[in-house]
Amino acid sequence: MLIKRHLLLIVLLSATVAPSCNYVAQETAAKTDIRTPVVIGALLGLSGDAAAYGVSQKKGIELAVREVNDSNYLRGNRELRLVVVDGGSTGDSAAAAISALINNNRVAAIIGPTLSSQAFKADPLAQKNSIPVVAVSNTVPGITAMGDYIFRCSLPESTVIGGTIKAAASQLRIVKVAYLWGNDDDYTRAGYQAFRDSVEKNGLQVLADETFTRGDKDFKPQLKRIIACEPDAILVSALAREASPIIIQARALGYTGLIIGGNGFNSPDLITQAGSAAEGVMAGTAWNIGNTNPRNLAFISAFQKAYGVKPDQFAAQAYTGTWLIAYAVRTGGSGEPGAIRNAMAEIANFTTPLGYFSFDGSREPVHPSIVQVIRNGKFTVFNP
Ligand code: 1QQ
Repeated sequence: MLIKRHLLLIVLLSATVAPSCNYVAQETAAKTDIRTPVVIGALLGLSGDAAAYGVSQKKGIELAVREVNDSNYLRGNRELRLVVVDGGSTGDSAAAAISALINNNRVAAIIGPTLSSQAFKADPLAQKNSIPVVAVSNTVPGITAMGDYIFRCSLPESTVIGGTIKAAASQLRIVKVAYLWGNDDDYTRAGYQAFRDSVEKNGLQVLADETFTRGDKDFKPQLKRIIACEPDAILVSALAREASPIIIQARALGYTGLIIGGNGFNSPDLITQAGSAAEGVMAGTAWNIGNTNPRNLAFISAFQKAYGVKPDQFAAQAYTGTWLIAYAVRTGGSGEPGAIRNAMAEIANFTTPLGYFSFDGSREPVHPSIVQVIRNGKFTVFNP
């Protein structure tokens, strides 16, 4: 890599001192940098359960690609070209979509897929083909362990839920809890496990443990049993589609205690659908709209200008993931998948809307997590 950089420098220097060599210099650059533009694939859940997140992710990615290209961030005549595919909401649909990106579109890097349950089916295909993947919303343990080409910029559920339960226990004096969780999805199962670990760590008492499956609509039987135990908090591990009716039905049954969720709660769809029932709901997050770091303010303003709506956590993470790839292309000086992977592994303290961002040695994200609570129909930072 060092030798390559020196060669490039020599080529560039000789181009400046000896204009007659310009033609040769350009030809050399063109040969060593075959991929112009750099094609990146976005594998997003734009239909089904995952659409509450995927639609917003698409906006964040498209905004970042426009900014990268408009500012000539990659330098020279290199630019990002984006291919967006709908990976649906199942593992099989995501695996089919990632195969198409790899084989038909010959992408140099992939962003997505939206759900962890999809990543476990799709990412091994990218790993096998040595194409780097940046997960922007997968929070289940084991994502980056699928291989050295798999990165994520989404904080794992264990990190985020740990902070949320600690805050609820220490600041709201929560003692007795009940679980309600989806037992047929990788994300909802991992969220449940993260809740259990944090509950044990904080010495909380468990009164009930109830399950549901994806697609369920009536949660009243489970909620009635839970409410009869009088918990201080119901810990819900659900995707937004199930989370909204759970919140509405819990309040309709007269439950006035705390409801705590995980990453699945971070979609504005939850607030739109649950309305006033969502007031006071607590959830851990990787990003909050109230963060005033200048990079975040610039992102929010550009997003609003482009789409006329405010971004959410999923847009912020997807935007960040796209910029991480662009940064890796620029610092690695190449649009080749292997070079992007190597440059990405080196990223430390990159300024993003999520804060200063680094990858650790296992390609996991390092940046602060936040606890938020829904107040007046908005996600606000929990600050009792
Ligand atoms: C996962 C998640 C979901 C809530 C993503 C949208 O965190 O599947 O890992």
